[in-house]
Amino acid sequence: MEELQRRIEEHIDTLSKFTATPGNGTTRLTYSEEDRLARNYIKNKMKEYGLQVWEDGFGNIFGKLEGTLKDAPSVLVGSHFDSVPNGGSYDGPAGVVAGLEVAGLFAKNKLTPKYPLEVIALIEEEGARFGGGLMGSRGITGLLSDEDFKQLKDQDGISTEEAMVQIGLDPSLPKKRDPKTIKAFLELHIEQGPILEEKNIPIGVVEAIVGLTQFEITVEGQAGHAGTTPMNHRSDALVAAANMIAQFPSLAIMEGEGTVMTTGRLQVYPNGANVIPNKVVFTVDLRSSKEEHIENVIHKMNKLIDTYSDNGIHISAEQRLYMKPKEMNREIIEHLKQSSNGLHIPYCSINSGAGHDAMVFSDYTDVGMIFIPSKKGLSHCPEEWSDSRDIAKAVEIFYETAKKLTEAEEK
Ligand code: HGY
Ligand code: MN
Ligand code: MN
Repeated sequence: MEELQRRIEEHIDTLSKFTATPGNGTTRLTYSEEDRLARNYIKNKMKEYGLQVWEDGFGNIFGKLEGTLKDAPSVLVGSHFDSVPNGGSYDGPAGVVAGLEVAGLFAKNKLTPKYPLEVIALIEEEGARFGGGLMGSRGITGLLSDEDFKQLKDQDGISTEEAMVQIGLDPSLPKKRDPKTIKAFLELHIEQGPILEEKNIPIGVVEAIVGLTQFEITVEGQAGHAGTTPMNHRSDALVAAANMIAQFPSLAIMEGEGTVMTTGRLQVYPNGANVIPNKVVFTVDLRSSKEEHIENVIHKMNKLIDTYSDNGIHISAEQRLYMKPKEMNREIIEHLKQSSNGLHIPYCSINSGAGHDAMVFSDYTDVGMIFIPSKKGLSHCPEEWSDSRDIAKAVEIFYETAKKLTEAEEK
């Protein structure tokens, strides 16, 4: 276990160095120089573990251990390797590292699987550069079409394809993947909440993932001089936006059942201290365990928006992402629980308030997910930390489960 833990810490420490904000968390945006460095590290490790390595037309990375069955579907193990701005070192990479080390154990024990094992490192799960999120998995499953993918631009107007080419990726490579080529998808992720730490349990077997939707809302008014424009002559986009945003939390609270609503990003134009803002663009992230709650709050949000669309204020809302709540595969849940029991590793069942690539794959193949504790429940911040011993426990659980799912025999 110690050697496995050491390798895990080496992977996490190395990947955490590929950040645009050293000393202030991990900022690794998709197709950035930091992405390029991280992907080279991941690909080199995959090769070191004897995997066949390739990238698809989105830049998702795959490392395959061929099986004895010809043209058989693969068991995928992995997660994403992009980050939020100033995020942590574990959100995403913990799952990629776990996939790597499961493959490492297959190699170490000279296991020959019947069904192939594939380690996967996914791009743009956070949506921090191109918006929406879950982009790598939505691309593989065809939820994000090639046309829509090509339309995406970052805040500097750079398109996905231009950004790919800038780091040497080839957008013309195959994108959508035939579901018949995937037997299962396993993802380790940090909990990003306080439950496992409070319970002092190292493993959470995920039962379900909340539904989520993201909007980008644009409020347009009239720019003007801050000093000479009387208060009753203004169409101030920022005042309208601020009044709306201040009311959103009560929509979620009144809906209840764990419904949450967040505005995480806001841009003001032209952003001058003595200029009345003529445009504000902000995001709304809305989640709940039941779809009806999400729909209810969307309806109330739209009604609220309508009440501010007057006196020269024009508001438009673009829905960037919509994912229904998802259940994990019951059979895989049982496999994960049996593997944990067999290894005498304590576990509990848990639901996810965070979105994950597993929720995209769940309509496409059999999916299983486990969580490990997050220190103080913190995530999406530089303080994010998880114990490499817990990652090692998750690797052992996934190794036992992957052996069953790939029908691998020890030589
Ligand atoms: O936002 C989420 O739930 C995930 O971290 N992308
Ligand atoms: Mn994540
Ligand atoms: Mn995240």
